[in-house]
Amino acid sequence: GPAPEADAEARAWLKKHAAGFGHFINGAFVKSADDGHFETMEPATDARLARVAQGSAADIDAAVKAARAAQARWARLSGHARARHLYALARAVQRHGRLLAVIEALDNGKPIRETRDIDIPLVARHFYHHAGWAQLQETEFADQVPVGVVGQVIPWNFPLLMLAWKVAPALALGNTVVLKPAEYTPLSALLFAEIAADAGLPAGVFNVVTGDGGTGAALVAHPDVDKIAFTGSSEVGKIIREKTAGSGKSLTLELGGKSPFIVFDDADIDSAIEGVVDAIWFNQGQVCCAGSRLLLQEGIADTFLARLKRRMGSLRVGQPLDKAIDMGAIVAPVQLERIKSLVATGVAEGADLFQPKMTLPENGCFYPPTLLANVQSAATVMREEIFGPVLVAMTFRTPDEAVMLANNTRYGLAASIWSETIGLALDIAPKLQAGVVWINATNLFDAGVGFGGYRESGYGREGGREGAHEYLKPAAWAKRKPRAAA
Ligand code: TXE
Repeated sequence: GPAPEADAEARAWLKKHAAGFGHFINGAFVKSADDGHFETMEPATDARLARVAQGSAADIDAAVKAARAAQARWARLSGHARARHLYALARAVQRHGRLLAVIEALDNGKPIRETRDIDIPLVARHFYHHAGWAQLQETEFADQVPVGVVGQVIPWNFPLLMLAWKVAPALALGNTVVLKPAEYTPLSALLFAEIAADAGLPAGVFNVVTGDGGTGAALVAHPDVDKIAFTGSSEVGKIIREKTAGSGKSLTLELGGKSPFIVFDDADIDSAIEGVVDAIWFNQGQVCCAGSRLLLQEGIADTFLARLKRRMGSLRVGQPLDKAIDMGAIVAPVQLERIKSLVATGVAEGADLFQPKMTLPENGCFYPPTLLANVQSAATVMREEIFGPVLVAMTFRTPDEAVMLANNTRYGLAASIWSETIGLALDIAPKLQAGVVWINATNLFDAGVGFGGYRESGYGREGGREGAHEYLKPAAWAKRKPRAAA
């Protein structure tokens, strides 16, 4: 059917900014220095959604100056005073939850059921959680000081949630921020900036400069930024690592994944099938820790795949604002083309393709839930992150073989084990090289637990004590005078 009309509130907010969004610098929206702009689109309809400022090096410089000017004062606030600001942000996110959920669904294409029930509540949870670290800073991290001005570059798959993962700990521990959201999904960060200013966050503490990869590169290159925190592709992660090497900037990287989802013969099949649905079709598979490699023990492989195919046929793909859908749109045409081309490669390399019969919306970037079975471990689709609703499957015989296959990847972000023999699962878990291992579960996140990867999945942790620590440096560094050469 036709796309349901977006909420009046969301349309009114977009209309208020119909002339175009500026960057959010020093507490106000400002035009790009060179008046550059771009359009952000609604991937579910191909319609234009808003005009947004394209940031140049001059805009980055203005934002870094504002963040620098605000930092000392922000850091001097007591932990309690900073915590009060974080509580206020959390409550403001909850109060404007509906508007944020609709804007996020329109700009990204993801189902409103997910933005409403998952993204936005987790965003609030991150600010509540990190308010606690602000209060504990003086006792728990007595010999540490804030890093200073932090540049944060985030992706489009969870635009507001990735903002929260980065902004909440940075602010809690006395840093100020220049954030560069992804070019496909700049709107929720701009709305958040507006909401944060209304909630009393001091000017300059949180700044947003919108734009493409060039804008991100200008932020990474800026000499007065003390730390870069990046989530995105491994390719760009490598570039940022090279650019910051020797610059004195600290760096945390959260990159790609090709996470295994291991099902043993004795697993509860019904739960494991629902686990797969969540692991690879949540957010259209555009999840860094998606369980994208299904490893099935031989004894149940045929039954499992037959039942999985039936379940795939009942998934509904459609308009993000329709509450009855399970999957929305892929974020942008280039991502859709990338998915199609990787699936074609998989088929060319011998995989069995299954896609349930379904009618996709005529316009927009839609792709059906997809299974590639009998995939060889050396196949491209077994190695490359597809970042779409595409599951690749293969079989194993023994637990040792499962461990070997699971670890046979250049990534190491997450892993999921399914078995009714808890001793087996607990034996396997520590052998998996992954930042998080779930047992009979998948995609569980908590603001209190550090999240991050091994190998090419990046380094540094986000969330909890470890994540808080990434936004501090030893007080001695701040005091130490440069030493004369010996
Ligand atoms: O990512 P980019 P893209 C993977 C996924 C996806 C692929 C391409 O496989 O298919 O990457 O997505 C900014 N200096 N992931 O091209 O380019 C960019 O503007 C500084 C997995 O969208 O890495 C955006 O804000 N910044 C991932 C952010 O980097 C630069 C999530 C991420 O975009 C820059 C996203 C540069 N030189 C993609 N170039 C995950 N694991 O969560 C780009 N950017």
